[in-house]
Amino acid sequence: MKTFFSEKHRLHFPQAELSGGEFVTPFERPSRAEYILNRLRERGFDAPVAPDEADRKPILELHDAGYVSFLETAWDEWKAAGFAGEIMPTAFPARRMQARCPDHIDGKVGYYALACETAMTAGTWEAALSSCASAQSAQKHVASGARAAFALCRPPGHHAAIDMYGGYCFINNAAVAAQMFIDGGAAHVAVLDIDFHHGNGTQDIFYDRGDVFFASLHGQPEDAFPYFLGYSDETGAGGGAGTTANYPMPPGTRYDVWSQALDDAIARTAKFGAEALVISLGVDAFKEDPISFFKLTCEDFTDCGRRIGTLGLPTVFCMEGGYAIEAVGINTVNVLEGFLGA
Ligand code: SP5
Ligand code: ZN
Repeated sequence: MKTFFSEKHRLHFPQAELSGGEFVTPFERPSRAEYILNRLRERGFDAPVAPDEADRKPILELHDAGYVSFLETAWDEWKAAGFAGEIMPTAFPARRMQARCPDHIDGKVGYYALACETAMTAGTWEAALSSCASAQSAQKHVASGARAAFALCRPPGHHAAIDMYGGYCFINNAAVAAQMFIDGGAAHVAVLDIDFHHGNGTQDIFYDRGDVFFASLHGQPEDAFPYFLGYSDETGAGGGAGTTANYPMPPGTRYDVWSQALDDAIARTAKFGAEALVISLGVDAFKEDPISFFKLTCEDFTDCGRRIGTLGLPTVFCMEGGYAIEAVGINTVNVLEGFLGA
């Protein structure tokens, strides 16, 4: 399986994440990619390939144009406003307030953010675009006949909604890959999100569309970020009624329960008639993840990959979360190896 990866991910490395009222070194940090690359090499995978330049067209098919231009110019506007630090929101269009985008960058940031933990810096936009480029090149590789490809995306993407960033995500890489399959002629595509966190962005993007099935296995919103989406009664709307499936699970969930949800999502993907599959590949369901509460083991990730492989679909894996740094490489590659062994 080929890996697509851009060194430009390094351009996104904020100094600070707001966590528990403190500024900490961000959990989502450049070294995550190093551990994955090292493990791929150790296990005999081909060296990663740099992606082609990002194509903005499918990005703009899914994300709001104002949002994309906000991401692109936010840093310059922030500097021009005289702010010395990294970009962080401080005010939001909360209940019964106006959802109109202000002119001042401080207001714009609150308008387009869904959370405060994710800082932006000078290189964030370029890194986010290069991350999406990896997803795009992986999709093109699979669309031209490869069984599967791995996009080592950093920053991740599944929290990025039509017009919101947060949860370490800016452009929804997995959604863009899915859209490219549709644009290439597929009638039905599935996105299966196994990251510990609900894929609120992907759900938002495809909620009213019947051509993309979205399934997410995640920590229940009562207890886990992003808190405000991901309940089991969110099943799609309009033309997308019935094409969203949420599997929220409680603290302490182990693989026996988690894998039942996975099997159900896999069965529904097959029943949907998906012609291509995009996996939002987060490995933060791992038992030692510092910000999550599921209890998957390293071996469970291999078995998870094996089950995904039984679908026999052309598959693009897009890297999402996973913060138990040393284990991120092992668990990610375990999924890929399990898939290939199936
Ligand atoms: C892509 C992805 O995995 N994004 C996750 C974003 C999570 N951001 C907020 C995390 C808050 C966790 N607080 C719990 C700390 C327990 N020590
Ligand atoms: Zn996550």
